[in-house]
Amino acid sequence: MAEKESHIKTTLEDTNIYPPPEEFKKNANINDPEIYKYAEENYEEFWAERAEKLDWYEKWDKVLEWNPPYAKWFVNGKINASYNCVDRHVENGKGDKTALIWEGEPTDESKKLTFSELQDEVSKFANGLKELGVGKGDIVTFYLPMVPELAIGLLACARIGAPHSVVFGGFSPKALRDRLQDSKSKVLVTADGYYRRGKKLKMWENATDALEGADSVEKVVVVDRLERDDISLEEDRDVYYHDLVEDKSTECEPEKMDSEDMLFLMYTSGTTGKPKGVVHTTGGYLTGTSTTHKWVFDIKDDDMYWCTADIGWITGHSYIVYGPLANGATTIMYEGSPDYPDKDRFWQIVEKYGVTVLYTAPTAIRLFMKWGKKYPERCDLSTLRLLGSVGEPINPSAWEWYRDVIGSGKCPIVDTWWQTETGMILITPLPGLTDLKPGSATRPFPGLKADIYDAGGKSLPANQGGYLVINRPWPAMLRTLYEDPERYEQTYWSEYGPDVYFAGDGARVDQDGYFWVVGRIDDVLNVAGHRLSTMEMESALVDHEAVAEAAVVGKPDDLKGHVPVAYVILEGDRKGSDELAQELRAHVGKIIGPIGKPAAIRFSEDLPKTRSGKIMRRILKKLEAGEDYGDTSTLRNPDIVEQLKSKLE
Ligand code: 7RM
Repeated sequence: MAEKESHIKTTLEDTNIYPPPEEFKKNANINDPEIYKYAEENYEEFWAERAEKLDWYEKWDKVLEWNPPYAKWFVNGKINASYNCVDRHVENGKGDKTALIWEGEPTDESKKLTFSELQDEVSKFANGLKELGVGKGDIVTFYLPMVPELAIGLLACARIGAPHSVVFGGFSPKALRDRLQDSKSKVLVTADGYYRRGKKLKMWENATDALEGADSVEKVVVVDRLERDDISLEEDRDVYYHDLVEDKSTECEPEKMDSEDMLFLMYTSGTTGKPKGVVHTTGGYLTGTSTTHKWVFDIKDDDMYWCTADIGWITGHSYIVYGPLANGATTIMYEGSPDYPDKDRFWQIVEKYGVTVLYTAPTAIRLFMKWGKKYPERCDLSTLRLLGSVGEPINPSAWEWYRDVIGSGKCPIVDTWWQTETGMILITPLPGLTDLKPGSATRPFPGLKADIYDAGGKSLPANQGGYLVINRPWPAMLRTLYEDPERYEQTYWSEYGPDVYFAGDGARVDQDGYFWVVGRIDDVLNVAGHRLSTMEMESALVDHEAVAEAAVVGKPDDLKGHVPVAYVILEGDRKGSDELAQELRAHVGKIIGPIGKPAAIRFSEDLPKTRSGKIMRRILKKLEAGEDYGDTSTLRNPDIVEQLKSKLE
């Protein structure tokens, strides 16, 4: 294990500070601290200069039009995201450079596509989509595993101006159906199945189930990942991907899109059961993701960049597909599980491709820590030069392990805070500039302003916990919620007025201006980096005939950050049993998807409630965390808390 660079203690945190290594700093894309001052004082010019790195058909007349809470970036600019991620690199002589590396879960399956090959594949699929009747403005839903066709599909949609809506492949038929209906998608792209831990998992069955009642869907494209012969297609509706693209031309003129045309829709969990359709547009999103990708990950032309997220989440959209490809970088995608065929698979992939920049999640890092360092130590990880973290707060011990064991003590770690809604990384170190403190996402990206407010909207002094807000619009910000502007205004811009973005996270800023994000303050759970709505789980539970009432809260978990725990009151004189608990877990899994399954079901006669009948989830949460639950005198039934507590012990 390498020596740590310094052991300076801060006053409040028992934490080391890691300045950028000199070598790294010298060669970093960004190593002049003046950038912060420049961006702050020349905010619009700063972003205009960044946007100029992209290729536009027509330049914008105005950088930013801000009518809080509605923003337009690069007003009247004309651009195509697919052209910028693919064609322009071919035209600039990089046609033979590897754009996309796909690693299948079976160790003998992988694919490499150069930018020229990617251009051909994207154009063919785009022409196929056109043949199916997809035109500008038609929403295409993707329900796919991590196969190359997913990345190709997003770019094909972007090419013809059809916004995509990707639904994570682990979601249930119901979740998919809800999203198909809400977005009124004409076309669904799915697969027969995929590999997970060496097993062939079915996907087509879920997709066809979801299609029952999803009446807007006219055509279904099926990727035959598993070459199954036991599925039957509906002749008028369904077509195999390979049949669709087979005879298509490799030429497809990209649509000239307005900067503010919708690039994609991404559904995310909110405080109420109904998922929110987050709308991202073209010019600003591409400017924001390409800039942050290049600066935060210090991307150079010869980097081998691997983000381990699934493209079904925003991290995959911004930092597997759009950011890296807009920068002409080589991006890697992996289909499977980190423990197949063995617990060293990630490190085998790092060695196989000579990965230089790795971006993953704390939940994965904690799992690797538990498995032990013998797995990474088997592999050559010497190519790694920078490590990233995203999805939830990273505990300092996992941070140090990541740095020492994976990064052999020499790689800076960029802990990046952002959200589906922000589209791009907002709070982050710049690895050639920022002194790191394990567990802190450090500072807002140049030009941005973030703050911590109390409930009344007062900016809090250092080291006081409050609500995280963003005080300036940024290019990749969400523009609205799909067909629901009221909910957009109410969720993000009503807490403190229409020009303060309310992130929904609790945080504090320390004496050095470093941000420490604690986690969600609403009814959203962060389970292993996945955002789940407790309300959705509760409605899944009460949907079961045995359940009268349910409350779901997060219980702290060493590996996953939090796991959902369900308190359940049964109908009539029903009695709880292990069998019923299993049945309820499976039921929630079926409605939401396996990641939504409660870790435990706690049957109870009653739940702590206010006099007006509201379940006090706060108290249940404290019970689960083993913390003091405070005053219960305002409850209608204070005794229940002691009873529940004694059952837990
Ligand atoms: C990118 C992503 C967003 C929520 C966000 C936070 C939490 C994400 C960090 C983090 C602490 C981080 N999008 N979160 N990154 N918390 N430090 N570096 O995860 O929409 O799925 O989730 O995730 O609570 O609000 S997301």
